[in-house]
Amino acid sequence: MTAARGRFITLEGGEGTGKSTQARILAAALETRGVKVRVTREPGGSPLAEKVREVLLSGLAQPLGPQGEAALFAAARADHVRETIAPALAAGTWVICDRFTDSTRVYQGAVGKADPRLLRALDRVSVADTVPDLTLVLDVPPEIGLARAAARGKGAAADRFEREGVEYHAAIRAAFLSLAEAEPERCVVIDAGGDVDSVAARILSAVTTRLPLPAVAGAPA
Ligand code: T5A
Repeated sequence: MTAARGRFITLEGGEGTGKSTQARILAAALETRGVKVRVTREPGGSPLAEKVREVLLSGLAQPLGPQGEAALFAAARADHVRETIAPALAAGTWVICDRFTDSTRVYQGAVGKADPRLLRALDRVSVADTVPDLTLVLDVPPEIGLARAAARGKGAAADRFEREGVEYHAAIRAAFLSLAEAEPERCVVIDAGGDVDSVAARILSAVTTRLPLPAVAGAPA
């Protein structure tokens, strides 16, 4: 018997909103409920895409402009989908991905002004039908997110995107909110302010409301 396709959940939002932290916590919560989970991230998530990540976050590709960077993000994404995400979903594993194509729409599209026709064409090639079942948009004011990211990376150099100013990150936040408003059937905005546990509770509630969990004997409801 073939396994039912797994569910595909993406976490989106600005820097330091807590996506990586919450991806791990959500995975653990789902696993205690009997769900097999794979956590992954973008850019990256497959050996080749992790190499492209280094190029993108170092700023080496910045002279290519938002369209060139979008093409690189999409190339990495195509490999990530083919090598990691699609096989896991096909095996019935749920995939939690820290950033996905909405990040390209926001960073390179809404804010970078890359041609939306180009982004749609890149999506057709890199994402095709591997569309998220649920996208959680983690939302905090950029000052808070950047302070969290800086506190975590003490001593390490900021990456190419973290080096942008607060106004840039305010535009990123607004673009994520407007994207979520435009696609309410797929997206839920999560207030990511407050402590880690409170945010985790909001996320678990959104996930279990939107996506029925497979019934597993003995698992907590
Ligand atoms: N990008 C990416 C594009 O431009 N286009 C694309 O298509 C894609 C896919 C990726 C960069 O690439 C850009 C966007 C990004 O700029 P990244 O390093 O993966 O680079 O960047 P982020 O995803 O932003 O990663 P961050 O680590 O900065 O943010 P997270 O994952 O949201 O935050 P997290 O969980 O690492 O937490 C940061 C710190 O805050 C603490 C954590 O312990 C950690 O120290 N924290 C909290 N502190 C207090 N209260 C809470 N509720 C907290 N939650 C977490």
